[in-house]
Amino acid sequence: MSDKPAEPATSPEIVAGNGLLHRRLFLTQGAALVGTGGLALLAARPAGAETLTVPTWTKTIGAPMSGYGVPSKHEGKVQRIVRPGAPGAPGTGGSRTPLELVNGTITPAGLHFERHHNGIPDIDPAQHRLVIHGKVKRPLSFTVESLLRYPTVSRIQFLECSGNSALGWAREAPQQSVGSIHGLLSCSEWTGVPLSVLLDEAGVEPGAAWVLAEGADSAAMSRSVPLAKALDDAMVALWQNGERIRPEQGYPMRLFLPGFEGNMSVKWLRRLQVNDAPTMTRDETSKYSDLMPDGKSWLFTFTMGVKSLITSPSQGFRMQGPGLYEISGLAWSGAGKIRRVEVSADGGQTWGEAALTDPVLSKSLTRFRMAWRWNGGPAILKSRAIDETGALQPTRDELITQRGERSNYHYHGIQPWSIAATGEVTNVHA
Ligand SMILES: Nc1nc2c(c(=O)[nH]1)N[C@H]1C(S)=C(S)[C@@H](COP(=O)(O)O)O[C@H]1N2
Ligand SMILES: [Mo]
Repeated sequence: MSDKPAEPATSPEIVAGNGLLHRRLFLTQGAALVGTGGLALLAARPAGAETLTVPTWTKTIGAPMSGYGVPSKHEGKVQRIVRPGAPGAPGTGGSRTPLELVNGTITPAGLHFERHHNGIPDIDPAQHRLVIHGKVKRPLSFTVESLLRYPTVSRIQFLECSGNSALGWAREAPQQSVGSIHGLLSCSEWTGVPLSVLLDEAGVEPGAAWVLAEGADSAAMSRSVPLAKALDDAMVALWQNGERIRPEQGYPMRLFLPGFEGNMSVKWLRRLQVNDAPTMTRDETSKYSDLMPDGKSWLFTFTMGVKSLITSPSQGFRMQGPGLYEISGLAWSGAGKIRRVEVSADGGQTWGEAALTDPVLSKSLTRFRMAWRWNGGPAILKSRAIDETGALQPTRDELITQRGERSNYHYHGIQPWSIAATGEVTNVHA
């Protein structure tokens, strides 16, 4: 007879180095955790009947209803991370989603990241027009009211600025929160009119291959969109998470191009000009192009690369002693669905497969979860995603070998977090 205590039948097995456990823990809604004594999650303490007293809020009448709800007053620290751009131009710059303070995959509209080139215009929806012109048989002008009568589609999809994670290119790993480094990334349910429906009505002339999209903001931001994308899954979005799109996101309407760099999803959309060729606007030539080591630039790198991040634990967190932890994060790809996410706790020597939380949608954020028994020693956590095309998220070194170090955009390397024996979590290039 062995003198080892019998492992409970539900005990999860180790799948990779330094304490990574089988994803089954999350596939069975955590049921496997119950009754495995030593594995109990961190927080709970044994409860006696005296533990549950009747608090004052149970003994007084609650607050009445309200016309538009807001989060609990106890959650006031959950705010966008605001980064103004140029001095004297407060409308330029951006704000980021605090990715470490949210969960699931849908970003509350009030926390959706913002990137404005010259502030948010104060648009009167009754006066706003969208015009489709150029190489079309019937130039058309739409009011908001008229667009609201068209057939709509709804899709849950991410939006990511191509300047997101640009600090990944920096030689020193920045000691900033995950939202502060990677928070030019959000995900909403977008509802609107398929652009193909509107272009079809206008009647695209033979030979046309591009569409210029222009915004009604004082930056008049404009980008050229391949006609193929415009006819594929592009949408004129009017709604966001069930309500009319917010001013920050393009009220009363924006172009939404699933999986493409955020800059092309032109907000406050006022004009679509069908053309033979790209217009070579400022934002697609001097900006949003990738400078290669040989001094040439890549233009038109539209599709956002396959990417993932561990959001918990992440920089700034402090581990509460050895034991079982949930590692949780986000994965996404501009090319389609996430097929698989792998997590490492030993700096990338060994990898275990994470559980993906349903639904796994195309060009959307996918939440992954992994169980980890931290032994209290130093560890380096990493995640890497593989999308349905088979593309694998590169390491930082692989990305730099491919692209050099002169780029500002399209960083999608693996993000390592270092766990010290003290429990401190920091950012490292590893
Ligand atoms: N008209 C207009 N469209 C715009 C911008 C802008 O400044 N003006 N910013 C672009 C950039 S760079 C990005 S990343 C996304 C940001 O969208 P969001 O602010 O809704 O997150 O909108 C794009 N569309
Ligand atoms: Mo952007």
